[in-house]
Amino acid sequence: MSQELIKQLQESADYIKEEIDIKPKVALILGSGLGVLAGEIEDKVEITYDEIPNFPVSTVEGHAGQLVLGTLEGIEVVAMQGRFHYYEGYDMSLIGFPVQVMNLLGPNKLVVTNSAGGANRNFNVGDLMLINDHINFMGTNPLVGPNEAELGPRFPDMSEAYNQELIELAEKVADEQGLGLRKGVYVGMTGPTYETPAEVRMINKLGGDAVGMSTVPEVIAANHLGMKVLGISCITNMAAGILPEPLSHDEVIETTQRVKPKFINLVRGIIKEL
Ligand code: R1P
Repeated sequence: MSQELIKQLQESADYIKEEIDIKPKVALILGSGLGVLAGEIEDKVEITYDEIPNFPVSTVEGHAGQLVLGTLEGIEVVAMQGRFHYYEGYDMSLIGFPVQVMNLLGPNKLVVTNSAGGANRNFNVGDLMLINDHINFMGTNPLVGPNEAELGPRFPDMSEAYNQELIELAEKVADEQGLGLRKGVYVGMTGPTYETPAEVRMINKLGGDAVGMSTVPEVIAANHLGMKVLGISCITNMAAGILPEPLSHDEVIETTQRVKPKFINLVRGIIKEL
């Protein structure tokens, strides 16, 4: 079973390698409405997910569904413009699969981004938050199943799931840009329903600052591979019960449009230093 996984990963990576003549140093995952960053990549090759053997396809609005490979600030990168979510119906292990494929292309650093609800009452819509830790509330884990030792250990350490050096680097870049950043804990839920006000109160009590339906499985897969991870959440709305408003994906996408310039500048500034 696990040898089958290695074979599939290799097939996917080999297909991508045939299409490119770069060796990416950094992998990026672009969250809902944040795919615009892929437009900044130069000399790019775009490969739609349905072309890549064994790859899932993304079904969510605001997620284009392609890998974009090229250079950003002179650094060779591979970006997922569109990600996979557990609520789309994929097996959890499949959510980690693209991270494992990207790692085979070369990168040992992953910049993962998402749109998230602010559960911390001090946050404002439009804030950017560096993720310093997460809580896995998805009830499962992408590494459930036989472990493939070629990829990583059976029991991966998660004591620094989000790399401290990368957090400090991001803070330095934000400082230079005069950009105020939040820092906090991302809570991953399965979705697709947004959280209830009672769930948001629980998240608050447990130490969560932002909540969403992605990121956690990708970060687990990346840590298993020994990759260094930087996580950035765009606070696109306040989580349920904090403001007297219903939540909608349209609002999420609208906020990302507004935050786009500072998000792009921050990520470009960070990539330049990697
Ligand atoms: C809900 O509006 C969607 O936005 C977030 C949630 O996880 C959910 O998919 O998207 P990303 O986490 O992919 O940015």
